Amino acid sequence: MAKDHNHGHPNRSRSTVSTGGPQTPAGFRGELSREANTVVDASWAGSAPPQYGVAPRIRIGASKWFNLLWLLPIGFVLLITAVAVAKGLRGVPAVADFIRQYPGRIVPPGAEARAGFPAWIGWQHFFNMLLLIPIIRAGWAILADHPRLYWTRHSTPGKEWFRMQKPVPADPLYTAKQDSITLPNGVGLPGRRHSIGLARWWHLGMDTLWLLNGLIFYILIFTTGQWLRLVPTTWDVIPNALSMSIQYASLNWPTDDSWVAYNSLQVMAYFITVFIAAPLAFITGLGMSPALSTKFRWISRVFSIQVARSLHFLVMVWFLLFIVMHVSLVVATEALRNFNYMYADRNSGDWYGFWVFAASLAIIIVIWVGVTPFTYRHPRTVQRIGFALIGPAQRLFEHLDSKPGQYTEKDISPYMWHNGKYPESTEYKTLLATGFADYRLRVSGLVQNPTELDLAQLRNLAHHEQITQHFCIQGWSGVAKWGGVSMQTIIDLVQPDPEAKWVIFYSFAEGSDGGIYYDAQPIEQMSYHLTMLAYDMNNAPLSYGHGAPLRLRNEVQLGFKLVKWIKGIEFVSDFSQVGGGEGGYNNDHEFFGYRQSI
Ligand SMILES: Nc1nc2c(c(=O)[nH]1)N[C@H]1C(S)=C(S)[C@@H](COP(=O)(O)O)O[C@H]1N2
Ligand SMILES: [Mo]
Repeated sequence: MAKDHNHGHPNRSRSTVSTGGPQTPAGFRGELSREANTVVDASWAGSAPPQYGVAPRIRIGASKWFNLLWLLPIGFVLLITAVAVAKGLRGVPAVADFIRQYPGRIVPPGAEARAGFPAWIGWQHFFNMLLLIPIIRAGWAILADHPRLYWTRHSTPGKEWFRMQKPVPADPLYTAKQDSITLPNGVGLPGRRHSIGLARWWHLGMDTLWLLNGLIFYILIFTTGQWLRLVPTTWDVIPNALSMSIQYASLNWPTDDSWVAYNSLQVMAYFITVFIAAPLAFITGLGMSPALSTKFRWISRVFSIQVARSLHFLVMVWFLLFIVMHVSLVVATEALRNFNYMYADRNSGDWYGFWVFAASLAIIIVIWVGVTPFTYRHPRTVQRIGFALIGPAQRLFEHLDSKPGQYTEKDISPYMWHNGKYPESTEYKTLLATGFADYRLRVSGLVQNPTELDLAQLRNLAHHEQITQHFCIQGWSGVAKWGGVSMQTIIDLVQPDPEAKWVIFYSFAEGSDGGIYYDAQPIEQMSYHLTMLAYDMNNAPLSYGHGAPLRLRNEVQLGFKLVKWIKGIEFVSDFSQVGGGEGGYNNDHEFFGYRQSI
């Protein structure tokens, strides 16, 4: 590839640098791909071929793996056994007495007066269902991007408790991107290998609406007294729930009267779902944020990103089990009456509610089938709408400037995943072979003093060290000690102009679709305590794989923004003229976002 290095020379007049548009590429911008993808087609994400991983399995002991597909036959046998045992139990006089004493349903005071299901409950139930489907499907796509779960912040291969991928190969430069898997059409949203950027817009965007729906639900149930349906108010709910379990399992069910009050097993299931699982989904979701985890160290010391991610997964499993049981029982117990309750506020056994339900189901099926193709055809739209929904929260958490000192040497991870596309240019290979003797970091753009620094000069600047945790968007994490120069030192040196609002970091390496890798960072964050250029990692010069000779650390952000193999830094007023104009390589090509504090 022909490269004109003079374009990157800081002595060029500043006006050319700052006004460089598509026709007059300034500095390193000429090496960027101007393209921003508009569709997700065969060539997307570097044409990564599909890869399906393995059936989900969990680790037993040090290195035995239990294939979760076995739960299907085992669950079936357990179910049959439970039915047989329950039937036997009901013949035991003491059990029959117990069931008579605790028939299964407690009618709270005033329930008769509140009987029925107001229309708002029906609507919220519908929106809840509508939103949970993309949330769960996109959640699976996010999991598929790093198909392993851990209990510690060290994402050490072989130490995961769950995986749906083969063991990590021995290749020390194996990347997390290579590890990502495809989900079958109609399962993941969108499901293609490494489509996490789009999956996250769906997941986080719909989460925002789901939380809003939940908030309205909380407010309404507590202002109308409907909460008494869902919250147990006496310990008798426990023996009653046990009694109901025996009755259900024996397949000899009492006729329920949900119009007035739920039975105790329903109360327990709804209570756990509404007041434990849903808030836990929210809290564990936030537990994965780099900005929050780094700031609230007293929480994240124990409740690490990996504990949060694993619990987030288990909450999803609870929701799935709940949905399966709930739907089965709705259909198996006076289905028409149940449909009338929730979809028509009618205490009747006619077909009316069923048809309303059928219409809502038709909408959901159309959406289910349509969302993945829509996402591939209009990924930019998904990115924009997703950012409109979750962007305000992402912007808010970017203000969390954390102090160093969260971790000590003994927290350093034994294994740090590699990620991204390694540099292949002769320019870089020559520098690497000669120990970066001719390396120059070029700092240019809207600054008073454009500067070139070689490695010796960089090492002579005030030394900055931090032991911090890396959060990859794909879900893995690791703690490392970084040594180098604080970005504040560079700022002091080059003196940015007041118009400089964004700082572009350019890499020697190309991105997966051609053109060099780059990323834009807000200038305020360059003065944060934990924003630095690292030339050392864990007390040794940065390795080739981790970004030699220089990489960015900004601990408010996810890993993909932390450019490795840096060759240049440019201060600009805005990034719309840089590359594809979205604020970073992954944003141009894989629809990531430029504010990634969550
Ligand atoms: N130049 C360049 N920098 C990059 C990437 C890349 O592909 N190219 N990948 C990013 C991603 S996605 C992550 S998670 C981190 C990984 O850093 P590590 O390989 O040192 O762990 O580097 C980031 N920096
Ligand atoms: Mo990443």
